[in-house]
Amino acid sequence: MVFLLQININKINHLRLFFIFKICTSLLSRKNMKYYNHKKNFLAIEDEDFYSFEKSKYVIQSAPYEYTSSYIAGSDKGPAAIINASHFVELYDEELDQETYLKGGICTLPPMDFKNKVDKKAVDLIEKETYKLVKAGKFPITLGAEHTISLGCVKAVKQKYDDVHVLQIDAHSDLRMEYHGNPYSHASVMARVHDLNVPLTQIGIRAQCIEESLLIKQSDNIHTFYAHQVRNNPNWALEALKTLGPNVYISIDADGFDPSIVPAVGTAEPNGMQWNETINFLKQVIASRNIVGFDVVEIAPKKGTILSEFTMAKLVYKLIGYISLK
Ligand SMILES: [Mn+2]
Repeated sequence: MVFLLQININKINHLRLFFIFKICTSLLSRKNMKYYNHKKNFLAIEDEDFYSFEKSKYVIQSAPYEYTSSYIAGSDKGPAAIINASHFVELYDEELDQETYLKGGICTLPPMDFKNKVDKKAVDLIEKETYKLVKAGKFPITLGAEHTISLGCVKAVKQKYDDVHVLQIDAHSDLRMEYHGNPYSHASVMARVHDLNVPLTQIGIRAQCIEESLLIKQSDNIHTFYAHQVRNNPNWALEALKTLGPNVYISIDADGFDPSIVPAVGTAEPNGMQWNETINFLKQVIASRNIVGFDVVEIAPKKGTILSEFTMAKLVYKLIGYISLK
């Protein structure tokens, strides 16, 4: 009898200890999730009910990783520049007739720390951080520096959505097997995504090497809509839409846009995407597919103009707006 009682008391103690442990770890993890207030958050949102991690559906994280930039450097300053510019974006969206941030809340996290982390280690960190958001049921939005960061994001969302399809807006196809000997180069990021058997739809492409062109022709998993095709085919948006699977991750390289509206990029190319045709297309994508996350990358701020980062901040808010309609 004494022996049995002893067992029961031990059981109760174990249970109690287990629950105390659970409560402590959950409190600790919540405490560890630091986020910015109106001084540094996206849109300068003042009401904590609409920017706290707990209450927000959308979480903006910054990945200021720049290691392989090939032409003009400075993309590591891109995420902060987009957030600063967002303070001048109107909270009211006249097209949607709503203050979008009130429909879900938008949390902004401090930037990731890439100290001593390059290539695979950097991508692993981004995957880990993004997966934390996915696991917490948040919608991950990543502001990048160089395009390499998208690989970590795609790997994270793929853990939940195995059939994820990547929609890439970009001047470059980023399908080189390696660049300057580095398979983790920004110019190879979509080759690494392709390695994961992730289907890919590319829009606005207008600079690539012949090997990339051959890969696109050979692979059934890559659908490329070149800039000249977008210009000459009035049905391009409909045709592109048809290629997409049910779960879509959107990766937007700022240089996909025309340099007349987004000049501050590392590798500018003429004949880029215009604002209206791009957001109209994205609106249709968002309305008809499950969007599992998106990123905006490759802004390299230029002195004397904030046009590029402002346009990207507006794009981020616009996409949240379209997603919030669902
Ligand atoms: Mn690019």
